Amino acid sequence: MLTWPAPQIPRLPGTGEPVRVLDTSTGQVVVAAPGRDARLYVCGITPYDATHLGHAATYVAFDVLGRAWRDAGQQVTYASNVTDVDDPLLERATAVGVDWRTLAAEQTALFASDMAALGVVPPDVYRGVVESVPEVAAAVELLLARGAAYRIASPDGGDDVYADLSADPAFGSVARLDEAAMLALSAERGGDPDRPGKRSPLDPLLWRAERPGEPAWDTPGLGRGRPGWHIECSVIARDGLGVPFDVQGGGSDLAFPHHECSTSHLRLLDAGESARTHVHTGMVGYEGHKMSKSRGNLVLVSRLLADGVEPMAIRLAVLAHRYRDDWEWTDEGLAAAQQRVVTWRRALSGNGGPDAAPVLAGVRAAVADDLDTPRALALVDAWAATAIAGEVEFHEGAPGVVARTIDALLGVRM
Ligand code: 5CA
Ligand code: ZN
Repeated sequence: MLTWPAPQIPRLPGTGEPVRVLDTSTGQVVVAAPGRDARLYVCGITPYDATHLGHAATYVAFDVLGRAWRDAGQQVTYASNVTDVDDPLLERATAVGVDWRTLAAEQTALFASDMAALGVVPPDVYRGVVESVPEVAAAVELLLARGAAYRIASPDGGDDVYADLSADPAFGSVARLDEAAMLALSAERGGDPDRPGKRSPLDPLLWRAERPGEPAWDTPGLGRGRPGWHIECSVIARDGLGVPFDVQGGGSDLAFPHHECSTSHLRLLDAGESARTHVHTGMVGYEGHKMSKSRGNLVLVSRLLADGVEPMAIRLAVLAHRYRDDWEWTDEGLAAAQQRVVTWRRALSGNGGPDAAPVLAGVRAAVADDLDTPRALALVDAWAATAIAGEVEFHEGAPGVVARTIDALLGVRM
């Protein structure tokens, strides 16, 4: 898959501290990547109705994580996928009477231009499901060979394949939910707990045999069909990063069943843990509900941009919230971010200003502290207010240092 142009990241004097994040699987704040290399997998979009503010907030959050790692002197490898064939995409394509490939291509391109506008560093490894079918099929065959998967005859011929979760005693370690919660979420989020013939209601689909009118690919061992959802991310993460990698990321709606299952698949494929740390962003709401394609209460980045909203105002509106909290997108939040752009620009336009060193140190410490971007913004606000008041010792070049700080660490380019 083609990505988008990478933004330049200015170099800052000195080095950031080790980056800590909240790990879903332990509930602890831990150092995200203890070594020199930092390897991150973030689940990509299902390309229809992209890019809403919930998507944008999630990708901006992990972008800040990557920036914090780079500032700490780490070598970052970022992998992501595009779910360019899956039930919801096919349903939408049918509903609007467009070929699913056309819909996916259009929305993937729109996502790329939105990410570029928001200053998100592109993935180093970016793979669609369609281009990963042979690798996914091979993984499913391996799970079958290891006795960790089984077949159920499809009503239209061929076999669907399911993972046998009883083969994985560690299943449940990511989201740490009880059985009832897992069953409810599985039904809500793409699972099929009531499918007859399954050994256990939670067993997830690995491979779907061809159905009339649905896309399918030939495979040597599984016949014609297409990949299930979770195994796609297992395989793309494994092949793109190697296992174990450092952080598996996405919105909190992916913790169960998606990350639970993709982690379980990798455990059974490679007999070890896949991601050392699982990080989840809170859900962005709008008009009282989680912003979601299925509900349709969307604020699209492309719509705001078309209305003349500056991309950096959108980015600042997102950064004003802690990534792990649920929050609500509002017009007032956007207006406050637009005001912030005006104020910061004014403060940054001078030749000098208050000492920038404490801003650099403070923003650095805030992002390393579980991506505390609201605290980082407050520090810059305070500096800008003092700069505009003009009643302090004048430090030549301070605005340049602050501009490079917010650019490198927060991705905010004025
Ligand atoms: N393609 C799959 C992942 S493999 C998928 O979930 N795609 S998505 O387009 O539905 O979502 C893309 C990313 O945006 C996911 O990480 C998801 O958790 C996140 N996301 C979706 N809605 C919201 C929301 N309202 N707030 C925050 N993040 C969201
Ligand atoms: Zn995924």
